[in-house]
Amino acid sequence: MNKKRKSYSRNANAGRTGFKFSKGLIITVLAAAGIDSLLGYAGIHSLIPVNGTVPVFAAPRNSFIKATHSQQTGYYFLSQSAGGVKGSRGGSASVNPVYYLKKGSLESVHLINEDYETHSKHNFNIDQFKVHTKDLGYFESQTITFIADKVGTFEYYCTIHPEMRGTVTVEG
Ligand SMILES: [Cu+2]
Repeated sequence: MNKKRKSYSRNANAGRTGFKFSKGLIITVLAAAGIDSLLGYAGIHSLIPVNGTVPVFAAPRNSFIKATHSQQTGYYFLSQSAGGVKGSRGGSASVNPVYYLKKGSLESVHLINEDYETHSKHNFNIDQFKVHTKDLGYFESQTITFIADKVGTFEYYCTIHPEMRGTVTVEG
């Protein structure tokens, strides 16, 4: 394992303007540094996003997504909003939701297969951010953390079911 410690990176905020560089982030950085000294390198390593090379010390924004099936809709993704997921306004669940992200934000996608009707496998991908889950069986889950480091509208999809797709829009 690479012992070389890299100091904290501002990559996650590279696209942000100054006013977004809030006290909250700095406090988060200090807190993460404290946790790091307790947990050691493994604790840090887990904060490296899939499309990054250095650890990022910030709390990710969480998006919870179910992969499921119903007779009427077929296969689909369902957002599990706890209020933090834009694109499913009002905290309700939505089918193949549209996600709106801010450039530079650290995002954790939590996918769970809850396809109790067909027990098919499912996966979740966003090519541009190197997000690729495994093929998850019924009730398996996986979390992937990435940085929304490109502006534009990108597709997320399941390779097994072409109808399971939606978009992620990253705004600068
Ligand atoms: Cu699928």
